[in-house]
Amino acid sequence: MSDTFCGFVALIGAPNAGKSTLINALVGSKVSVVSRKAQTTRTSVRGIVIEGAAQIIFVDTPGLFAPKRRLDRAMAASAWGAAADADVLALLIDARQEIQASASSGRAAPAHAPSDAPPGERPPPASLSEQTEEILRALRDSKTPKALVLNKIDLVDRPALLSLAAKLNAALEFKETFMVSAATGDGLDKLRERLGRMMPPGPWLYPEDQITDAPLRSLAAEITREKLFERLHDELPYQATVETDQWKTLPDGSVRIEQTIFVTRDSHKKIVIGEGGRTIKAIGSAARKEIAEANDGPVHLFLFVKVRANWLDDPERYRAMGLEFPKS
Ligand SMILES: Nc1nc2c(ncn2[C@@H]2O[C@H](COP(=O)(O)OP(=O)(O)OP(=O)(O)O)[C@@H](O)[C@H]2O)c(=O)[nH]1
Ligand SMILES: [Mg+2]
Repeated sequence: MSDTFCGFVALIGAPNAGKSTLINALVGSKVSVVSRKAQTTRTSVRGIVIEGAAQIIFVDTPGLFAPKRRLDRAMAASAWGAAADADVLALLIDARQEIQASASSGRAAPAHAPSDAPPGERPPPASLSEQTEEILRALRDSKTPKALVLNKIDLVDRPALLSLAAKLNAALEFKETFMVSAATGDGLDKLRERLGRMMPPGPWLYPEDQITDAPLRSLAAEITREKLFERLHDELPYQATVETDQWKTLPDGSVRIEQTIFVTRDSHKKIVIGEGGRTIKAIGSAARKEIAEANDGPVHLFLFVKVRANWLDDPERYRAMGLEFPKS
């Protein structure tokens, strides 16, 4: 009998539910990038946590939504792939958004099951958003144990939260329900502890001090992309990708990093650079600070912007992101 435990917990959910914020909070360090905008995470990122005798490998995934473009399809495939390999599926719900969506959906929930309902039959789940209903439908046939994680509880009141938890549990079987705030840390100790107990026996897959499987150069590219997301208007970030081209340790111990920001249009290049180079300078300076922190030492960051009208159809760009290239 093994005296250690190890397994995978896939964090899945709609865009913007707070999956990346949660994985960072659970790990206690930034392994995945976060933004106010939906569809920030593009590939599955591992964050590794030790909880007693268990090593929990959390997998942050791209938000689940109906894929339209090729990049969307690659992101969705990455999320569902991570879900298929997991020992536990943790479904993350943005509690505030879900409560608001149900309040405005107009489909009033019956307070109790109708009295003529057959005994033991669950009342139909009422007033969940269409997006959540769709994710629940997709999860219905999966045999993997599921945990429900209601996030952003710092933004909602207790009665609405409890009613949401009841509705979701009526719609799908969850082994556990957690109410957390990835932003404040509320509920995270319990979440870690209970998920640790759900891990199967087995040796740890990573050294004790390792917190992610992503090499620093990909994390560095992601950090720069996050700064792009923060500064630029809505459509542009989806049309941009960042790659680390060079990572060179200099004799004084500092690192010289060169990165390319690929955009699809000349007008986008102008926006990224900004008047007199102001925007790219701000992006570079914010990214440099954070990359230096991740690297635990000084870095010199050089950013280049290239127009590649077709990067969204270029297999090489997907490979660089760690995504499979969908054939169509
Ligand atoms: N108030 C509050 N905000 C939160 C919480 N968790 C996440 N957020 C915010 O929600 C937004 C989205 O967070 P992300 O972690 O990027 O969400 P995600 O699910 O990874 O999104 P995608 O990668 O686009 O699928 C950010 O602005 C976060 O700061 C929380 O517990 N409370
Ligand atoms: Mg994310």
